[in-house]
Amino acid sequence: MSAIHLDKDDALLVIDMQVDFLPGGALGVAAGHEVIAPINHLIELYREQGLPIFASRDWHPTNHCSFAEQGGPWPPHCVANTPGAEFSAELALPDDAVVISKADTAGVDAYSAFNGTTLAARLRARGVNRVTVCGLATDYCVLNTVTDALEEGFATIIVPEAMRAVDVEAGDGRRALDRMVARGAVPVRLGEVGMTALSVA
Ligand code: VGL
Ligand code: ZN
Repeated sequence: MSAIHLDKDDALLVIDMQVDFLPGGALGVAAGHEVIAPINHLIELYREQGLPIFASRDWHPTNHCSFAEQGGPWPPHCVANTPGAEFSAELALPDDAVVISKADTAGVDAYSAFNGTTLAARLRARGVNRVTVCGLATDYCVLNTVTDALEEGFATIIVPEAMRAVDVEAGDGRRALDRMVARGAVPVRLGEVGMTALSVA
């Protein structure tokens, strides 16, 4: 792992920090709540530098194809405009965070925050060249967002301490991290992000 110094073309991507993905939620990720404090720390670092923060959310219709009743793999979760789809109340998202809703069409699933959204265009419009990705879940939405970010040409940093996996099969999270790194994502420790004061214009 290597230290990174935030610059003016950096942005933070916070993936699916929603009530249903936290312990007690409809699709609760084990120890998912442990990433809230690390992510709040990242949010503070990017905010201090005036850097953009994007927050994705799973935003499903009631009859979404990923739900078991429709033959999908998951229990119903993150149904748009329900309490389970809200961001965790403990997440310190700034008011100007850009919210990206995804997988909001009944017939199409979208794990990646880039899939069917305006995220890439909005990042480019803000002059972003590098993204730092954190959130839930490592082996689904984080993995797919990271591989799409790299394919879209964004340099991509990942913070393993600020993500957790569903781990349907033991080791899925570990394998997802390996895949992200194999594709070119750069893993950093929380304490290595924004270590020095930077010249953000
Ligand atoms: C996710 C399973 C189903 C995720 C979303 O955010 O990783 N996982 N829908
Ligand atoms: Zn989903």
